[in-house]
Amino acid sequence: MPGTLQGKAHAAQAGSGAENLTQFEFLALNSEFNIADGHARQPLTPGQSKIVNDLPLLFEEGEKRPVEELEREAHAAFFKSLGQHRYPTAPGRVLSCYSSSVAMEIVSRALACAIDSVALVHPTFDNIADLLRGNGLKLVPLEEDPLHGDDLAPSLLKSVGCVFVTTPNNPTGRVMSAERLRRLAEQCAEYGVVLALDTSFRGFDTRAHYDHYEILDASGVSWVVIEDTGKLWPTLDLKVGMLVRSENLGLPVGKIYSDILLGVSPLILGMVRRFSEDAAAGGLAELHTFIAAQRAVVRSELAGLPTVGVPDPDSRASVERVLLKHMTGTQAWEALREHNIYALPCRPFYWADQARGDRTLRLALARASAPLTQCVRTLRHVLTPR
Ligand code: EGV
Repeated sequence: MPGTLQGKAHAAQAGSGAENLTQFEFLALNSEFNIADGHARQPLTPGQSKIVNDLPLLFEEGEKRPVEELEREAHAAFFKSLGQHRYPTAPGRVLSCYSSSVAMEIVSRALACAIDSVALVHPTFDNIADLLRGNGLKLVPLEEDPLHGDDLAPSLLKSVGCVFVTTPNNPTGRVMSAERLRRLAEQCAEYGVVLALDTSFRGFDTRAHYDHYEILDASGVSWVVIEDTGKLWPTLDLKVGMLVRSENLGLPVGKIYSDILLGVSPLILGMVRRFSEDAAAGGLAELHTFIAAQRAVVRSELAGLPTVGVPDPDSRASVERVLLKHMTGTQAWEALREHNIYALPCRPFYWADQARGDRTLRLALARASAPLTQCVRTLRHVLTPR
């Protein structure tokens, strides 16, 4: 079972010693063929290089201007770049964190003060499940098809205190539509269940650029949303995770936030403002074109192989799953590692039933084009039946 010692031993796959997805990503960090983590590692665009050249100015601004102003401008520019034109501005409604996982830990601790169990989308990145469970919450898996389909069962909504959805989901790229979010929010409101969203991959998919907060507020639900700049721009992991909450949330997120941090660096806030402005002025469209081209390389290089499939044909996220028909993701991971290539085996994404992740491998697309192409050519070799 996941979470038990036995489960951890089982999760430490392929003699890798890795107990979760992040430990697999850690093993990849020093390879020139790291296609494991979902962080942005592609080359800077000319517009982004200009911002990096201005870093001394941003530092000076960070020294001189009030952090409250820098923070307000960063939030405004970021939300605007995502089509999220209305967003909370009242104090404490948007909490800037070092990363979205820090925001996730704060949300988990806050939920644990009030509720016992959470219905969590399945599959999703395993640290969401681990942070919730680490704070003592019981988890109920919520499969993508029913989640995106009809109303949720009243029996489920009566049995949990929170519904937690990653949209676009990681690794599948599946996006919750505005209509579906509206109905889900109404149901959560009706049953007094908190609705929590992780929208870290939102920047990649214009289908997720609708006004989430308006829909959530209109339903009357208690909500939290975790937004993230971390997946979008190659800023060497200088990023902000934002914990956004409804006025009626009634959970001690402000207190828990202050237990963990005072605030994020004004230098990073200034960078987020500038990168967001660049995104809104064409950088985001450029990123979408880039990721689509990277995805096309993966699909065309693997095309025609009888041993592979495309499990997420509609995904626009900066990660791409490959379905393997004649070996496991863990076996493919091992074979690639022989070539110093590090991808991500998908078992741990299925946090409630790892066996269901056996046949998929995740590749990161936010990388320089030439090494990614080399990785995929080697993957084709590995997956060619002999
Ligand atoms: C992805 C890394 C954490 C996470 C990577 C990720 N793990 N924070 N424990 O940022 O998809 O590779 O989300």
